[in-house]
Amino acid sequence: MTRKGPERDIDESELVVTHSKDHAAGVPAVLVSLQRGLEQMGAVRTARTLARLNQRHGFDCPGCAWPETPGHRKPAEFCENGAKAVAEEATLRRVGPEFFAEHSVAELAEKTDYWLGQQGRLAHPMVLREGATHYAPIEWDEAYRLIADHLRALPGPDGAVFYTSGRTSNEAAFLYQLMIRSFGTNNLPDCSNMCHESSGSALTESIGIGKGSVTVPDLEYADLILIAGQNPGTNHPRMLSTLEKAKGNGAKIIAVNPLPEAGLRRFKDPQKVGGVIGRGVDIADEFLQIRLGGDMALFQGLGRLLLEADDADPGSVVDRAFVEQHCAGFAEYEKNVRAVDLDVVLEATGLTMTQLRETADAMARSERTIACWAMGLTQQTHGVATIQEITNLLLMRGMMGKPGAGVCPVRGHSNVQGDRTMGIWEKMPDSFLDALDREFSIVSPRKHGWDTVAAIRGMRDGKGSVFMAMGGNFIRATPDTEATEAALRSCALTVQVSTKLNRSHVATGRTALILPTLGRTDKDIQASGKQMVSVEDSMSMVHLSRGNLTPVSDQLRSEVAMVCELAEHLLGADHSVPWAQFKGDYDRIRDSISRVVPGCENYNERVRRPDGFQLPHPPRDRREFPTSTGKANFTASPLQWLPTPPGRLILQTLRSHDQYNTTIYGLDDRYRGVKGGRKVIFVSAADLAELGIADGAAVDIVSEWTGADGVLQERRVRDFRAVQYSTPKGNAAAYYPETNPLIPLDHVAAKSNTPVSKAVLVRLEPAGAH
Ligand SMILES: Nc1nc2c(c(=O)[nH]1)N[C@H]1C(S)=C(S)[C@@H](COP(=O)(O)OP(=O)(O)OC[C@H]3O[C@@H](n4cnc5c(=O)[nH]c(N)nc54)[C@H](O)[C@@H]3O)O[C@H]1N2
Ligand SMILES: Nc1nc2c(c(=O)[nH]1)N[C@H]1C(S)=C(S)[C@@H](COP(=O)(O)OP(=O)(O)OC[C@H]3O[C@@H](n4cnc5c(=O)[nH]c(N)nc54)[C@H](O)[C@@H]3O)O[C@H]1N2
Ligand SMILES: [Mo]
Repeated sequence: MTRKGPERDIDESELVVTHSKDHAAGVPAVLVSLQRGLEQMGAVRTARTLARLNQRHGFDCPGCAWPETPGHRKPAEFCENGAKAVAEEATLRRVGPEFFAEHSVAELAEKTDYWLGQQGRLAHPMVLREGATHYAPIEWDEAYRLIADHLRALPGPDGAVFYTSGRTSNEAAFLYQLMIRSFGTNNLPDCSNMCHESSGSALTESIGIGKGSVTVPDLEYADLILIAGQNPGTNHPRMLSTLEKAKGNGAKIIAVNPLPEAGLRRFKDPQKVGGVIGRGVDIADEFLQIRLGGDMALFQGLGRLLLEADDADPGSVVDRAFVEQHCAGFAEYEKNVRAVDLDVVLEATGLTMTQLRETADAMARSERTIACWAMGLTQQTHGVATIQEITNLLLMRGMMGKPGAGVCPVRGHSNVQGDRTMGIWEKMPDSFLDALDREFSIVSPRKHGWDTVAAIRGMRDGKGSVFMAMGGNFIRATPDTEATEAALRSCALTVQVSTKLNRSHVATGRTALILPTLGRTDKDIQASGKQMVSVEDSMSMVHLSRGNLTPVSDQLRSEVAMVCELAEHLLGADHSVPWAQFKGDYDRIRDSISRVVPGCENYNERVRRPDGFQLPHPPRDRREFPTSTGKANFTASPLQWLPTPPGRLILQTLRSHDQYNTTIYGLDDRYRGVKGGRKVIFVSAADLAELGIADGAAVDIVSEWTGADGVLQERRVRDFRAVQYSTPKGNAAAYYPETNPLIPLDHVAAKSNTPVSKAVLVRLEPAGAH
């Protein structure tokens, strides 16, 4: 049975589908960013805010993790979607006690995600007491006592779950994990578990560090850039300027994607006169319209073709010196990919032999290759192996640890990489925990904790009953919405530290707290004066961020202050960590970070340099590979891909141009031609014809999953509109989070345990028939 979901009440009567755009940015992008700012915060605050976005003395964009251009910064170092992210946070609309007195939780639970987010900034701590119908205001101290009492009442520290979303600053993240480990658990799931965990798992095994090995100047210097499973025009728009520059320097760009995304086709830089009036720059020279989950086959097929090219002219393709000196496992790799059946590769990818050969030729000729990827590769059952295959190709060609070459997993949340560096991980290495223990005279637990999927299972099974989230929207971001909601509702207490209202505030434990926090754009004043925080971008650059806006309410606390105050209530005023000092002066936190976190020595001084500093990366810096073998490891994995069973489709769930994860900015996916609604499913013309579904027809989407017990499970979302779209036959696409109820909790990637959001087996049924 499928419960009546919140998506039922979106008014989609205005939904219009037109043709999709063949270019990104341009004049509409400038207009939309200004318009959203003016609506949310008025002219003066818009001008003040956008002028400081991503500037050296300003704040880091709360949008994506793409780096700022080092050295000279443009007067407007942001994009349309960054401006939307800022407008969303800097809004003057407020959600205070009056709002919660007026709306019951049951009533709020019926609202859409879009409506909830549009109500404004949370302005007062609120409590939902057991059995109550409405949230009521609560004083901060009482809220802390309530949390501490619940935590102390648990049978053990592992009964608590502490989630983190990737906006949290380094300082807050460092203290949060310190409080949690002082309390005694490693149950630290984070959004990264659902995001780039597959990249981390793959790269750690292959090259010894889970982070990307290139910088912006490398991209500008590369002669070949592969962009697989990523939609930069929407999700990392500032990357397009870098790609444009790379092209200007002669780089060839190959996009690998099931969808012809606008940003991959053409880009009109809104900050250049040419971009405003001209036809823009073609970004991708080649577009490989691959079938969902076909990338592993593509990379193995390319491996075989590259080896064969080397056979024809030994030493011309394989960088023997690099492989011999720096790598392990090449012989097994070679054996594995030489045996790959190219007919299977063509079937798995949906590509032609010519496309395959041309791509192999481009890779064989290139002297400086970079591979970029995002969720299209990570959120697949075989995501880890797929990323290792692309790494294999780079290693074979010696494309690591030299200018203009390397791996580039493009991160999502603006500080998701920094949070990991600071210890937000359920399985931090012992070396980090040892340093933490030495610095603070604590004994942190060594047993690994729960990741996101394990945490949901733990709560579902009654083993976890206090849930706290440092940001994010756990209920909507996670798969299997119904199962996750039930898991959270079974908790004794759920606590959300948030800036904006979302669904995680209305599907709660028996008691629930909302703790409103300062955001990136807000001024943060503590005992020693105005504070700054630091963040790390997708390319390991660490730098400061300073908010300058007056907070919408004097009840907001910074995440740092909140953690310190909660820690004092939980761990006692005589605890060995100087919580009060940390709260009063964030420089003191950075002093401790210097001593605990590898690569952060002298943090206070280096983070104050004009562009901050770059964290060490042994493969990039010295061609050193801190892996199990001490070398870069080639991998040899059996080929996996996704055939579509008859009458079914493989569904990917992705972002529209008008949302930030679960935050819906608006209902216009301008680039894909969808306006006024979100409940659409993109299907190829061939599939629509074969399934007998008319373009525009209303359908239910039903996912099919056979559990470990062999029983077929079905999950359903209702009343979507089928939209004919350019996607490979057998594949479909629809927006997240409306389709999260379809994703089974157990449908996870091997090794990384990441929910498989990009490959869900579904069938379509006429709406209303069931
Ligand atoms: N404006 C805005 N910016 C954002 C976000 C946002 O929601 N809004 N979210 C942030 C976050 S947390 C993240 S992680 C990033 C996400 O950035 P992306 O990874 O770009 O996000 P998705 O929308 O999930 O898009 C996935 C892309 O991969 C393609 N794809 C799907 N499956 C496959 C496959 O099997 N193979 C290949 N080759 N391609 C595939 C899809 O067609 C799509 O183009 O963006 C960050 N930036
Ligand atoms: N089906 C499907 N599911 C997915 C994905 C997908 O592609 N498909 N993508 C996955 C990915 S890549 C990710 S990263 C996750 C995202 O998962 P999350 O990070 O949990 O989700 P967000 O929507 O980014 O969180 C938004 C909320 O964060 C709060 N917030 C914003 N700024 C701040 C701040 O500065 N401090 C605090 N404390 N709170 C703040 C606001 O209250 C806002 O409502 O979703 C995952 N889920
Ligand atoms: Mo993400």
